[in-house]
Amino acid sequence: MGIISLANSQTTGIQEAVKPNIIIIYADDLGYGDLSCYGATKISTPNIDRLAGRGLRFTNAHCTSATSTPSRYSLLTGEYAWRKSGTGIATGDAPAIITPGSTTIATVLKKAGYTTGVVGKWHLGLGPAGGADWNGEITSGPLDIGFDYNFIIPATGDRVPCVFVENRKVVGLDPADPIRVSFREPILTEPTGKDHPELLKLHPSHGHDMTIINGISRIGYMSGGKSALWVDENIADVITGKAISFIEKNRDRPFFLYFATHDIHVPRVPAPRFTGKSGMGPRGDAILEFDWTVGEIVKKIDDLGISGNTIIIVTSDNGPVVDDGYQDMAVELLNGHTPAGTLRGGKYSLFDGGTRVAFIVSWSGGIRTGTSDALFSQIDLLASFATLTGQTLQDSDAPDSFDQLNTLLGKSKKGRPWLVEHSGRLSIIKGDWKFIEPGKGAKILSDTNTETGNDPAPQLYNLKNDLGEKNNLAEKNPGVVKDLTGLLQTIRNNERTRY
Ligand code: NG6
Ligand code: CA
Repeated sequence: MGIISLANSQTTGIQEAVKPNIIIIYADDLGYGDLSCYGATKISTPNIDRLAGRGLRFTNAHCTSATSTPSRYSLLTGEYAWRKSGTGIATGDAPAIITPGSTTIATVLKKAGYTTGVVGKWHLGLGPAGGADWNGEITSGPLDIGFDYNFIIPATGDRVPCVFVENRKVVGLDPADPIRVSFREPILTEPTGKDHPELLKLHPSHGHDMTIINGISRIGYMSGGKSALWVDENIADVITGKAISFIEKNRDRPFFLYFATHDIHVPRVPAPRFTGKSGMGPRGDAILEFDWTVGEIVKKIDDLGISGNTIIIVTSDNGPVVDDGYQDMAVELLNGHTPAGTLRGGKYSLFDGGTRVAFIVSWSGGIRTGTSDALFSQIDLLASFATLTGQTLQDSDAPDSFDQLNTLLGKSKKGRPWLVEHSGRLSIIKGDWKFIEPGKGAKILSDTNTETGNDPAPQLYNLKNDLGEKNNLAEKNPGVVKDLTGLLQTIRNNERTRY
């Protein structure tokens, strides 16, 4: 308990609330080593590098989980996803995972007078138990947890339904051609990648062999909705356009935009203008497309003259994966590039490659620029924004979100006292130590070739001189193992960690 009580608000005394616009650009599967400002040499990301150059670049910032749904859940609610069942990687027909009426970043900022919007990948379920009504009103969505506007990919680019949802409706749906979605039985009228590989322009390497949409077989089965189907090559252009319209429309009032890109998740099918440009195949080209996206948003903010009044955050939902299920030559064309940088593991992993992510904050005039090595978690954005905008949280709100506003703005180097990472099981960082709970499970996922961090023995690494988590010091430091095991147990047993 002693350690947990260190989690008190970072900001003391009376602070005047300011209301800058807030934009979170949330990449999908972008690795710690995928950006040139984080040391990549085989690929160049000039727009993001420029943003980092005028902002604050974190070296020890983390998403909460090594996959999408739980990280997004924690980011929006300020609660560890592993506290709640049903927060694993969501199917395309999952019902809403965040209960309507819950406190989220969007509800907090809305109370502070912001106009709130989400554009891009949702992956947090839609609709009541039983799932969304794709052909009617889609209830229990972003509009029910604090967002004023949404234009979303319901789940992921590789899961059906392959349509956009704007507010409560599928965009461009012809009522005469209703959508059917199934994640259990095949819908026999539609060809699958499994039975008709000759129809594919992009072949799966594992999984992804169900309904074919635009020559790409997906996870899940779908029929109908032909006029509403997205075109993969256009996704970045479409959602960037929607994000920009939202910014333009709300330029004169405080706004919050959660802009979650499809890049660089599979299937990696960027716009033709990026094809072949990275020399690393579609994965590298998708990084260039992501960099372009960030550049467009920053340019719009600059052109509107609101950069002094706008916080822009660029980060990712989890670490990198190279082969995530399609034969897109990502492995073959890697060309010596290391997507996780010097970190071990990646997406799906308890090693730091799973959750230590690029995290850049910019706010002209509002932050101390440079780099920060402070330990920071995306879960803290909610409480930090609450402080920034003068909102008070109830005890039950955002139970694991700490006010780290001063860390976020570069005014403090202190950071969190500890940080939990999650992929099936938990690991924890405290000071220089990183402890991974012992547990069963494959050490390497053969499909994606990921080192998971699973080990029946406890693992303890000293990140200060062993960032690559190679040298297990657990046997030599039983006292540290005991302390961190106990701390994880306390964190788990309590319903909240913010006091
Ligand atoms: C996995 C998919 C993977 C990806 C992941 C979710 C297979 C074989 N693999 O189950 O391709 O979709 O789920 O990624 O289907 S995430 O970034 O949205 O969490
Ligand atoms: Ca992801």
